[in-house]
Amino acid sequence: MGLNVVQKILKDHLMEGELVPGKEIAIRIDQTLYQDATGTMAAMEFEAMGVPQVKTDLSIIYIDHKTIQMGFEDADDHTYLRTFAAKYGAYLSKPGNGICHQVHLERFGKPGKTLLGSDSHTPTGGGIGMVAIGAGGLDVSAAMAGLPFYLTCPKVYGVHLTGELPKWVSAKDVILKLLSILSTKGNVGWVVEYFGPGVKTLDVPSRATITNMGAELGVTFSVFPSDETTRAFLKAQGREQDWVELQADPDAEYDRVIEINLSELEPLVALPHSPDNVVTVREVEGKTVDQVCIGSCTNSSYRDLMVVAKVAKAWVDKYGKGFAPHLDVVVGPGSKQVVRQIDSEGALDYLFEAGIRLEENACGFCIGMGQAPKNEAVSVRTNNRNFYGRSGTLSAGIYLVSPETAVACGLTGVITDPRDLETKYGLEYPKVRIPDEFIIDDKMVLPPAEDPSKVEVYKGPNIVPPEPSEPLPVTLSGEVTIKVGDKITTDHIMPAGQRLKYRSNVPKYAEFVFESVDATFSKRALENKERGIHNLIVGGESYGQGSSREHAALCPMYLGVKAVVAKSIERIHRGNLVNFGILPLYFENPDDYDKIDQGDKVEIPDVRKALIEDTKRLVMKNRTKNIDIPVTFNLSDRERKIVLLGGMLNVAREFGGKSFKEIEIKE
Ligand code: MIC
Ligand code: SF4
Repeated sequence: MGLNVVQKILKDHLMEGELVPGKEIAIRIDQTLYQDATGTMAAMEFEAMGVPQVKTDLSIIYIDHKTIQMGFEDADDHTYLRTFAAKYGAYLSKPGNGICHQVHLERFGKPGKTLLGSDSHTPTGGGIGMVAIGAGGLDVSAAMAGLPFYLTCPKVYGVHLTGELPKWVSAKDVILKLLSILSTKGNVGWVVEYFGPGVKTLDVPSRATITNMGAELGVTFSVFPSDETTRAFLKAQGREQDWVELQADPDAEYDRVIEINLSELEPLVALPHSPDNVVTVREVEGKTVDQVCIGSCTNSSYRDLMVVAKVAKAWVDKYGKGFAPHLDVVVGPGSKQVVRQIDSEGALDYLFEAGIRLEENACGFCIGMGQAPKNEAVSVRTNNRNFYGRSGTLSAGIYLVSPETAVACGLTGVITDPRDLETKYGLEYPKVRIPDEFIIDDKMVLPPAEDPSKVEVYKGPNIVPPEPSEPLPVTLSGEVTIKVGDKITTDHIMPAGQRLKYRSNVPKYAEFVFESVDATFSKRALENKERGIHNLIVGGESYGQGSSREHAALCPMYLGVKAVVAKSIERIHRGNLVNFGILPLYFENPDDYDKIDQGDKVEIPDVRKALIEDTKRLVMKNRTKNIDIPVTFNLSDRERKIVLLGGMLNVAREFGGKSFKEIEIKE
C-alpha cells in the first residue's frame, strides 16, 4: 500500500516504535521554536538539562507575545531570551519582526522536515508540507537537547478538496467548515492531511491559515502536500533550495475521508465562545459590530492584508468614506515583511485612508495584549480563538471570521456577508497574487554567539526558576478543589493578557489559576497544600483545550494539584500534566462525573503501586458521599515513570542522560 504525506514524513523521522495508530512513537525533531510567553520557562528547563548547545538543525526563539511592556518584566524576559539564545546556539527573532508562525513560514520552514514549537499553532508550518507540532516547553527543550519527541502515532483524516473557492470566500471559511464537521473535541490522536484537486487552487498563506486552525480541532498537526505552489512561495522567499516535492502515493489511504467541495462554501463565522460554534454569516447578519480586529497568526499574511486593503480602497474611492464611524478597525500585520511588502504596493496607505489603527507586528489583540473591546461588545476578529475572557473583556463576544468578512463588517458597521459588497455595494472582489519576490530582510533575526563562553545569561528579578515537585505519593488523599464543565481551555486555567508578564515567575502567576472561573481557587489550593491535603481537579469533556502553555500544569503543580479526573483531556495539556507530575485520570463511566462535587473529600489508595504495575484502573473513593468511582489511566511506560518521579524536572535532575528503559522505580 502506498503512503500518505503524513506517513512519509513520520517514517523518515521515526526513532522508536512502529507506525501503528494508537502506539507511542518517538520522532527526530529537525527544528524547534519557542515564543516569549512560553519560552522563558522552557529556557530555564533547558538550562536545567545541562546541555551546552542546542542539537537541532535550527532552534529559534520569537519575541512576539509579550510586547506591551507595561513594567520591566517583559523586557527582562526578552533580555533573558536574547542572551540565552546567544549562549546556547539558538536564533532570536526580535520584537517587531513578527509573529512566530508567520515568520517561520516565510523564512525558516522546510517541506518534509519536523518542527516542534512551544505554541499550539506551530502546525501552521503544515502549510508548506512540514510535520509541525505544538507541545509544552519542556518537550521542546528536550528536543533542543537532542532527545526525540514522543507522540501517539496518529490516525489520519484525509480531507479531499475539490472545486475552487468562490469570490469573497477564503481559507478561513474552509477551516471553519471543518470545525463545524469535526468540532473542537474528540480529535485527540488524529492529524489532518489535505489532498485532491482543490489543493492547487490554494496559495501557501491560505494553506497556512487552514493548518494553523487545525489546532482548534485538537488534532496533533495538519499537513498539505508540497507542490509547485510551495516551490513558488519558497522561491519568492529566496529559498527555492529548501523545496522538496511531497505528494501522497496514488494508492495512499486515510483512516477517514472527509469531502469538502470548495465551490460550495460560503462565508462562515464562529460565534462566542468556541471556534466550532459555526454558522453562516447570513444567519447573524445585521448585528451591530463594536470592534473589528484583523491579524494574528491565522490571517495576517500579505495575501490577507492586501485583500482587506484593496476592498477598503475600492469603498473609499466609491463612497468617499472609510470604516464605520462608531467602531475601531485594528490591523496587526503578521511580520515586518508583510508590512513592508504591502507598503511597497501602496496598500498601507489604503488602510490608513480607510481609518485603521495599526498594531505592532505581534500577537497583540489575539492574546489580550491590548485592544480589549468595550463592555458587552460584538468584536469581529480574524484570529483563531474566541474563548471566554481571552480578549480581556469578560462580557464581550468574539466572532471569528475571514479577512473578507471582517473588512465588510468594518465598512458597514454591522455583521455583513462580504458577498454583499459586490451585490449591494458594487465592489469587485480584488485579485491578489503572491509576489514573485518578497522583500527579504532578516536583520531582526540574531544568530547565536560565535563564542558562547563570552555570553552572560541575564536573569532579572522577574525570572524565578521552576521548583521540582514531589514524587507521586503512595495514596492520593485530599479534596476536589474545583469541579469544572466541558471544554475548559488553558485560557480558563491560566489567563494570559494582563497576567502574561508573570510567565517567568511561577509563585506569582499561580495566584491567577482559574481566575475567570473561581478566583478563590489558588488560595484554597495553597492552603490545602500547606496542610498536606492533595488537590484534585474534576473536569468534563475536552479538558485543557487550546494553548500549549505548560503553566496550566506547572502552576497547578505548584499549588499542590496531584491529579485531574476528567471525561477527556486534550493532547498537549495531557502531555504537560504528565511532564509536571500531575496524574491524568478518566472517568470509566462518564456519568460518574455527576457523582462528585466540588469540596468532596476523596482518596485514591495505592496509586503508586497501580502505576508501577500498570493496572490501568484505580478506585477513587468519594469519602463525602461514601461511593467508589472507578477511574482509568492510559500512560506509556515512559509517562508512568515521569509521573511516579514527580515530573520531568525530577527525571532530568536524577537521571539526566539515562534512557527511560534504564530507569527503575521503587515503590
Ligand atoms: C495562544 O494562542 O493561546 C498562545 C498564547 O499563543 C499559546 C501559547 C501561550 O500561552 O503562550 C498557544 O497557543 O500555545
Ligand atoms: Fe500569537 Fe494569537 Fe497566534 Fe497564539 S494564536 S501565536 S497569541 S497570534
